[in-house]
Amino acid sequence: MHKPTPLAVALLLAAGLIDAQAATLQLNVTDKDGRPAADVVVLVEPAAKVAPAPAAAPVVIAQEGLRFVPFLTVVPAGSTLRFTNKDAYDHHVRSMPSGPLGSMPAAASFEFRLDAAEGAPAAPVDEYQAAPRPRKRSGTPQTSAEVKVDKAGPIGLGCHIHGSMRGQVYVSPTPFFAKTDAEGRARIDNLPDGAVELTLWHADQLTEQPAQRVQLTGAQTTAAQLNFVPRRRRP
Ligand SMILES: [Cu+2]
Repeated sequence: MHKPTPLAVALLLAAGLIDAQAATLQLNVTDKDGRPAADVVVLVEPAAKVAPAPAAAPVVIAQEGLRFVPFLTVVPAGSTLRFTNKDAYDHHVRSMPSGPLGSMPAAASFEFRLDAAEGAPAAPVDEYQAAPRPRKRSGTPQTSAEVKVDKAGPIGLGCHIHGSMRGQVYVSPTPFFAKTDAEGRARIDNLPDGAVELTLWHADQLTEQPAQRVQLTGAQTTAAQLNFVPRRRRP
């Protein structure tokens, strides 16, 4: 048998690498009491770290009904967030520290006022929270603003006008991330086979969640648990 050429070796390696990108991780995340934990950020780092590619298009976070929708947005580092006001009144979006004690500084700093969306339904009076009346402005209303987020980490979201408005962004340092649904489930595809480090993050956490090592081969399901019980969020 003749010795394979360097090109053949390279092709075999490439084929092997393609085969290795086959793992799928299904996660069931619970809180300390064993109940399904929603809105948990799941980050997976392979032994050989990979930088994420930014999202192909701006990731939209709506201001709607005095809420940030969705409450939690996870994006790869380098992505652009687009804040869009869908309410009939102004919002003044700002970045905030995260965590119950505000102990986690925001990975990006921004604030901007967004004009009321024309034609949006008016808010019920009891939800209006003494906000200023919508103002007549000259020119085109500015209902959207974009922010590029390069640094990995959490960014809390708030509104200068409406104190109860809270949202959360997490900028992922890895291309392998997800957030859990209402049943505490998350799924990450196209993972490399082999040892990976799995980390959880939740906006209510007071301390970091210990990283968990997982040996990936093909498709598998893993349980992960927060070391605390998050407070209930208003529905
Ligand atoms: Cu607001």
